[in-house]
Amino acid sequence: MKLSCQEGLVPGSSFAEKLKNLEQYGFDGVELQGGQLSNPEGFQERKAALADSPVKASSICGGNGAEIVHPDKTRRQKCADALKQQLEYAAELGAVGTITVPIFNSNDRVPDLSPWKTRAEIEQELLLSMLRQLVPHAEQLGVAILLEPLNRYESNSLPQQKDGAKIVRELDSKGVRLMSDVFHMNIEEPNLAQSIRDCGDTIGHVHLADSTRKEPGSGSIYYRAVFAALKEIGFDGYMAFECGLTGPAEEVLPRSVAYLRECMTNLKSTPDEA
Ligand code: LER
Ligand code: MN
Repeated sequence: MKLSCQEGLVPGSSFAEKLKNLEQYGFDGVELQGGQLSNPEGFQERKAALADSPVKASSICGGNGAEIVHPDKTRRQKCADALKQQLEYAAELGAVGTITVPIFNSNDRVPDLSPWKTRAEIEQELLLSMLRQLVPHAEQLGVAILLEPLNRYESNSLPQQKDGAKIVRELDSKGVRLMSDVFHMNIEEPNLAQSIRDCGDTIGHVHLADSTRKEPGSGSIYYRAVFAALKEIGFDGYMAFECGLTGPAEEVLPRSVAYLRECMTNLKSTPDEA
């Protein structure tokens, strides 16, 4: 299990400086901002700095529009095209893949056409058809679309891990994996460790935060059990910080890394385990 961090959380006046800081804080990887990669200078700056650093590109997040099931055909195709491009960036930079959610605030945007089809049915079928276009490309490149369930306040699409896992299993390809965000899970899953075990065959990437979406260690999520479940399923991918910080990054990030590494070496299933 490797720790990564979204580039926007890290201090540094250049990307190379951010990588130096991440290395010093104890991170293995960096999650790249998709929007920075579509600018050729931004891409080249990242590629050159990564070639010179032990910190690896873990993943890409953002910058694709995040509306692959938008009812407007032009908009969903634009998102699919952006994802296709990001898969190529991921392959070139050695990242696992690129993250997408089906759409934010889906109930305001995808129509309910019942009794023919409900909003959820339309969205699910459309998501499958759109991903079918992308998955062979991802497979060929050896990377993946990382499909992220979001909590109910951000989207109605895939609130729980099992909803995302169902799509991943139906597509039956290494070109699509589940992206499990512990913050969203803490709102939607009755038991974080159990949902990890239940979806273990599909998880390809993880987002880390604590219960109030600040850095791990600042809230009430029981990380020893989360890591115990991830170990049990044999997860060896990246887990990227996507959170706010309770203090200056240079103090908070290394402290949180140390806290997580300690949790990883002292796994427990429940807080009151002897
Ligand atoms: C949004 O809440 C989120 O978790 C992001 O990872 C979406 O890409
Ligand atoms: Mn996330």
